[in-house]
Amino acid sequence: MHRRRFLQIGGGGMAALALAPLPQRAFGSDVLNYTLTAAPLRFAPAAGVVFPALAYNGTLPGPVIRVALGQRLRVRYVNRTGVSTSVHWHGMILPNAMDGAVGVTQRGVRSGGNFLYEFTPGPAGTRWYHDHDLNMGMTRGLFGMILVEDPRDERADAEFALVFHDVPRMDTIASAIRGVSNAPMTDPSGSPELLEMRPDSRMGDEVAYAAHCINGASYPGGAPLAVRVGQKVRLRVLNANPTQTRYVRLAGHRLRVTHADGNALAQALDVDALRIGVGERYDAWFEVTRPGAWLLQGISSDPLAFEQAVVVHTEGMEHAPPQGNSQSLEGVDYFTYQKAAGVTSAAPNVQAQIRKDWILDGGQYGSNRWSIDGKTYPNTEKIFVRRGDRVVVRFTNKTDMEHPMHLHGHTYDVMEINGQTLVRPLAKDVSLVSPNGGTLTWRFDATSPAGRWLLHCHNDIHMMDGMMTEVVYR
Ligand SMILES: [Cu+2]
Repeated sequence: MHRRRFLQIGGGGMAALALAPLPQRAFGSDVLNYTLTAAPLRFAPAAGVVFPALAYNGTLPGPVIRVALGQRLRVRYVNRTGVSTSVHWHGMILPNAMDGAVGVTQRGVRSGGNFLYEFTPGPAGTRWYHDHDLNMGMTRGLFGMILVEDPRDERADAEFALVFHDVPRMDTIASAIRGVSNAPMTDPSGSPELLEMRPDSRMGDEVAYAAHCINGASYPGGAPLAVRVGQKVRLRVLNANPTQTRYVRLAGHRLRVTHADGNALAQALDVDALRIGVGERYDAWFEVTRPGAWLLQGISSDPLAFEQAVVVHTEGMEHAPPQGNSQSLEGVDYFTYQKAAGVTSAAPNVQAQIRKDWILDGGQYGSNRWSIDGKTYPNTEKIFVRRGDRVVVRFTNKTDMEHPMHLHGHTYDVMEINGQTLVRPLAKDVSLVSPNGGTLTWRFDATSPAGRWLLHCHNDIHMMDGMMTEVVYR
């Protein structure tokens, strides 16, 4: 098959990516050299959908980069996209100059130019990389998973990387930025996103999607996940959608969630479905106890939602019709921070050198403003820290949309949500603040390399419309 034809059918052809164990020598070698080249790609994951994408190394999503904890990574980034771009290493604690935030830690890499990223990736876990300029590079396809593998981790019998993403209708992005989009909400029935909507809410900030993919393919196009009876299987799941929370379910199975944003949970949690905000990652395990074929699916009320699926089957069940899921969340036990962490009515311990109580606001119909404490970036209040300071940030969300708030260069603990204190705070780097008065409290220590670290909503529309600030080391 000619490459061009292949790209048209499979998008990037990455399919369901089985991860073989890293060879022992990978843990010993010092430097992993890598070249990432970003360039245009004609992305056609489903019938009738042709999207002018940007992609790393000709695949969408980009290649899964795997490094052993302690190994050094040296990435030569080459930009041939036609626009200014950068690479942000999401979830990494790394030298500030390597963070890839254009306008903050580096200039945009002009088209035709290149940039050398070099650092020792960490902490261990499921992390990702993506464009961080304001040219829609990530929205158009510049993202991929990076796994920092800890040799002390529990070994799975089979392991798969799963990147959920959706092909946007770019005209709805332009209108959402202005707050006048007509795109409907497509969250599943029974989801908090729909239940929280007030009857008087006027839309304007939703983005519509033309195709729904797992690893760059729409059902039935993707390669299945082949498993065997008796195996313990680890899924590493990323939601790379620029605006929407994803619910993910494997028919006929419960999922054991062990890691949130790559960081181990204090206690694993068994659920029917994952709930993954924009930019979040979860590691989920299941055991294959019987022969069969099942769909692993994104759950949504979008008429095209059935496309976001891939088959999981045992040997000999390749041609069996796979068991599916309802596209509703009614009665479904899905992951929440509260279930994972346990809750108490006792007040959280918020002793800290620095405390911020911030209102998230904006998003009125026809408005292009999403604000933190009444201001939009770059006029938002910054957090100035000294090394070793403990920082507590409490968000109160006055808007009718949730906000996946992300901090660069740090892992924070989620301590409180909607007035409930978390018994086992969750170590994360992006977390959803609920709408209509929802609250969320973070705690982190200023122990990262000095510099300027962005703090922002990971909904692309909200970020571009100003919901962003910085943590600045004095
Ligand atoms: Cu937001």
